[in-house]
Amino acid sequence: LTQDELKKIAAYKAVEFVQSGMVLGLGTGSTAKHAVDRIAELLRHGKLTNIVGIPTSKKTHQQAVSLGIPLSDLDSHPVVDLAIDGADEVDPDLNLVKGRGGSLLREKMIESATKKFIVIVDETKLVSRVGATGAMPVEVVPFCWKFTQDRLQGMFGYAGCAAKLRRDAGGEPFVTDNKNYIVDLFFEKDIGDLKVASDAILRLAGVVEHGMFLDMATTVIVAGELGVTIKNK
Ligand code: DER
Repeated sequence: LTQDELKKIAAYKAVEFVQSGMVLGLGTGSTAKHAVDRIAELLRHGKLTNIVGIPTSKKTHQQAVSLGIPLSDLDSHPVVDLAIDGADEVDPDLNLVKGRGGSLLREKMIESATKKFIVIVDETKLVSRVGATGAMPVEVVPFCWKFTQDRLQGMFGYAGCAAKLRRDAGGEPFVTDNKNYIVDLFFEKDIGDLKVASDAILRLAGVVEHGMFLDMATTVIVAGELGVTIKNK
């Protein structure tokens, strides 16, 4: 099975938990894309009715519009029944790294407001520690981003941190849906207590939000070569 086939299997399994009448958080990324496609398919065939989608990015908003999924936002629906989204990393405690696609702020807003948060991954996303496979993204304001980046790097010096402004193909700073920048943190070693790390990052005035989703996932669906595993918090 290819990685994308595994992503699709995890996504379809998650959509089995969707019930008619739900307000749904629609995730962002190549795995969540399959879930959004599947929800639209079930709506089209009348298998699901009366669904309202809350998209976690402009990209997912566009996908859902093109598929005819009715959409709204957190202002109109401050409580979400179920959110389905991918992740870049899942640790043994079901803590997540998200945001390598640049959508962490809206994802975290919506997934903090949901009753049930199902994470869908292929087995390559399972890690022993945060940062094992790549960046832990931090959304920062553009004003004096270098100051913020240097403060972040210094804060995690003990873990061999390298902080890098995310840039687009043209070398310009990547700009999020919220008109902010992303500083990617690369940790050579375990950063230790994640809650302490999270609080330290959020204390920096130039930081908007970071990509560690701690104690937020209620269920993680993992699709692997040997089958699908469902991990509950
Ligand atoms: O950017 C994000 O948070 C995405 O959900 C990411 O974490 C997963 O993207 P993928 O499904 O394309 O790997």
